[in-house]
Amino acid sequence: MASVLIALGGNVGDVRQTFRKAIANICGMAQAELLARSSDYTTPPWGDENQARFINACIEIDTRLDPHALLFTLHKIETKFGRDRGTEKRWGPRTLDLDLIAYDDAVLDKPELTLPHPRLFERAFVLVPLAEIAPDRVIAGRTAAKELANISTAGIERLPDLH
Ligand code: A4P
Ligand code: MG
Repeated sequence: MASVLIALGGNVGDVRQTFRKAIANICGMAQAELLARSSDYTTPPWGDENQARFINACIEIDTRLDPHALLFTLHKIETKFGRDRGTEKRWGPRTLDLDLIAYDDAVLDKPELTLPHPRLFERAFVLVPLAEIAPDRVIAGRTAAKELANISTAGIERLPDLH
């Protein structure tokens, strides 16, 4: 079994409901067990600032799928929830983005799959939810808790749990 961290993001549609269903799909389709789930956060758009605020979260799962099979499954789930890679632009609006942040201690350097995620430590919208569920996990020699001290979290707000 591998311990995997996944970042969720979206800014089109009812993103919190999409997250809820997408997490159930990840557990079903990746034969995975949900070990931890962060709160949802609203976050200012990064990259292309001229778009709606995002909602972001992080989960930790246990899975037997290898990294490529898992990424393939995540892409299928993105598509199922309305993501269309054919028409969207990089860093633009989307219903659901599922990024693999870390897969055990695996290191991969391919365009289709880089592990740990190469831009993880530049992004408060990933680090804030990550620090909630895995503050001390060592990823590429660093931890979310320590890295948060080096980055602005301005405009990031935790949302109350959905009931
Ligand atoms: N890929 C390589 N490594 C990985 C990995 N570890 N996990 C490849 C996931 N995918 C990986 O990804 C592009 C390609 O990266 C894929 O084909 C995959 O094989 P993508 O998800 O299709 O494209 P993208 O998401 O537009 O690009 P990227 O660089 O992942 O951007 P982001 O950061 O995910 O951009 N602002 C806020 N506040 N919150 C957000 O969630 N998200 C984005 C989206 C922009 N601004 C945001 C947010
Ligand atoms: Mg992505």
